[in-house]
Amino acid sequence: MEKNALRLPAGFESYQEARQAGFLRMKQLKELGARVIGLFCSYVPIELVYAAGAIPVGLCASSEEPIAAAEANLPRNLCPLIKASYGFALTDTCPYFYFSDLVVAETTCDGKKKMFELLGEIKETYVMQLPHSRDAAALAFWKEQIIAFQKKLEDFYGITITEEDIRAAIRRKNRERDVMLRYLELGKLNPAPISGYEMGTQIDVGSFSFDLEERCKNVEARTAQVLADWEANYKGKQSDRPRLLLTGCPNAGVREKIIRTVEEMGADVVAFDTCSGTREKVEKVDESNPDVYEALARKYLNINCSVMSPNDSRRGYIGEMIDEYAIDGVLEIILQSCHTYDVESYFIKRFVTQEKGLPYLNIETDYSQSDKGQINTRLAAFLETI
Ligand code: BJ8
Repeated sequence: MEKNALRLPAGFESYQEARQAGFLRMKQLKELGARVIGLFCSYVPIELVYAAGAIPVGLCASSEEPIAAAEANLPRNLCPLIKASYGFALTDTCPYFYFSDLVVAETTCDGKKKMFELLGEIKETYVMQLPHSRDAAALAFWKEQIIAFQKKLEDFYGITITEEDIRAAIRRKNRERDVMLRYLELGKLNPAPISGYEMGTQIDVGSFSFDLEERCKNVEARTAQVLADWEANYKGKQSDRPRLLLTGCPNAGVREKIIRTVEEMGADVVAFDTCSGTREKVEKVDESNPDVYEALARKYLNINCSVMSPNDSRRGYIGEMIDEYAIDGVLEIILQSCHTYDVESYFIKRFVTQEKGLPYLNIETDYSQSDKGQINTRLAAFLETI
């Protein structure tokens, strides 16, 4: 079926333009005295950053550009996301890193946590010690880490963060999770009302707006627009395009090479079990928990990243998504040298093929274009099996 073309918020003609506008906006905000915290990655309880009156900016990088420079200090055989993130800092070419007052990170995978030691020589980097299991001891430990992070923010900025500040931030962030989920769940519709390529790009563009409420309103408007278009033009016309679920590592750096390509070949990427997809948004912080730190600790410890061991809940979640989005095949992206996702893919493949009876393809790649031809061949062969 005919698909919607890539549409960006009014005033932006391209992703690059939106990115540039984000840099300028950040510069203006800094000139007005804004507090800015750079983050690696989904486990940092972002509510505390908002409660400190600061703007959070994600620093996980998706460009090949600074990787050569990073390889002067890091091994070549390392995840491209880690090399790119460090490379931007080393070459001072990421405005978000430049404008960050402090970098906050957590011990997720080995490559990232060791890279943070090098990063700390460029800018102050506060590392939260993330436990890699979800038992009672891990929960208690993570709760202490969250309390220590609050103390760090208070000391760093010379402020006091009250419980009411945190509860207000939890409500705002939960609302954003709801808004983003409603947008991502458009993928449940058949025919798919929007390309997966656009869906992912739109979420990235949204992150260039630093006003949480403004971001929510933009996404709500886009959701309503897509839904109205679907109701008017597509409802009732079932599509025979294969519906894919995308899982694995962050995909912003390979979106063109994989998502756009597979959609141009005739499939629809309708579901995202990824960090910028639904993974972090399905579970909200429990606003009714009288212990605000425990509520934060529980929510964040349940994120289904492969750094958790065991991580059985990821399979359960993928299974639910397969049913709810009426998935025909699963595509897993492994960034080169990402051992945790790579090893865990054994269980994902077995679950998808044996328990759900669906085709599964695993693509290991980096941010370069050198494997584009080979990926095209594998994607085409994969679609033949559906
Ligand atoms: S919460 S998925 S954003 S760690 S791909 S750097 S795991 S070697 S990016 Fe990730 Fe946070 Fe998990 Fe999400 Fe390491 Fe793997 Fe690279 Fe990764």
